[in-house]
Amino acid sequence: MCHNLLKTLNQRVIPCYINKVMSSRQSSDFSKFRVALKSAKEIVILSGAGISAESGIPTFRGAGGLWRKYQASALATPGAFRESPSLVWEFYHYRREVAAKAKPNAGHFAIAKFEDNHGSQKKITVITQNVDGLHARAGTKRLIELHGNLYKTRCTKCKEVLVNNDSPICEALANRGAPDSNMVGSDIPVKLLPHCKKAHCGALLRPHIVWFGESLEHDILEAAEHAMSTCDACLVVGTSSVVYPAAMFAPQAASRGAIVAEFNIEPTPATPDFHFYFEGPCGTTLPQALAD
Ligand code: BJW
Ligand code: ZN
Repeated sequence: MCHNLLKTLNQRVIPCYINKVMSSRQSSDFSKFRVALKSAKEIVILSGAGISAESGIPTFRGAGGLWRKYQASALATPGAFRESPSLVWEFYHYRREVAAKAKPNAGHFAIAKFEDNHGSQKKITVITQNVDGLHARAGTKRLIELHGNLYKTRCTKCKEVLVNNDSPICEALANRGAPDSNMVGSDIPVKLLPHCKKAHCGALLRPHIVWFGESLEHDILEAAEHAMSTCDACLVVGTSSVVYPAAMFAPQAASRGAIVAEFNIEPTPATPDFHFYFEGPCGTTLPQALAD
């Protein structure tokens, strides 16, 4: 067989064959999953925007991912903030207000209850890509917020990180941020946006959020990688599994032998890597999967 053909087979056919083998063994049997979960000592729940969809918070990819004419992913960048801090602050002000009014749903509560009931015998860690704070509000305690939090600010100069629940975060943002406005750009003078209150600093604040192209905080990433590398079961909930580094966590855990179950309304590129796949809104599937 010629070398190129072998190479193609290795790159395309063999992984595809492996995926098919895994898919053919893939289960969506809740009772089998609950048995597997009982014997697990360390469990990670990795969540994404889909878990908050049933609380009314739009996901990133798909219909809800637009704010005005902008893709959310285009505003979540350091370049967008440099170009127009006013526009990016309007976007985050809007999201802070939406998330503050939202309530945790049955999916968030099922996870918190599972930790309450089993957290003394098992190490249960929630790693979330979400910045909305809903896991904590549902009562989850061992929580790693991988991409930051809407209610934290960071000074662009002295780097101080502070919790900030003010609504609005500053007077100039009151009644701003409407998603359906036809406004192009944003015109709030920078000096009226949130600023550091530390004496001798006073610089512009930004949301304490990991934007595209930025590195995740070292200690947070290390804690997440440690939890992922020692868990024997992992639940991947409501994430499209396309944003790195989170996208590789669960496939890596599966490839070293951890039991991985995915909860989503539709398959993702990572679905064939996993042992269990539970299709449907996770506000319905999680309570079934995590029931005693
Ligand atoms: C339901 C449901 C229901 C709906 N029930 N399910 C390697 C290869 C290629 C690129 C890279 C790479 N490594 C790094 C990069 C660059 C980049 C990246 O990954 N790009 C990809 C898009 C290709 N990564 C980064 O820049 C990261 N930094 C980094 O790695 O630094 C080092 C480095 C930099 C550059 C190059 C190489 C190395 C930082 C990523 C930070 C992500 N930040 C964001 C925005 C900030 C937060 C905010 O403003 O809110 O975080 S992006 C956005 O995506 C947000 C999310 O946390 C994240 C993940 O999205 P998620 O949660 O999966 O949401 P969706 O909408 O995608 O999916 C929702 C899912 O729910 C869907 O599947 C639905 O079906 C499902 N669903 N309803 C169950 N009811
Ligand atoms: Zn400062």
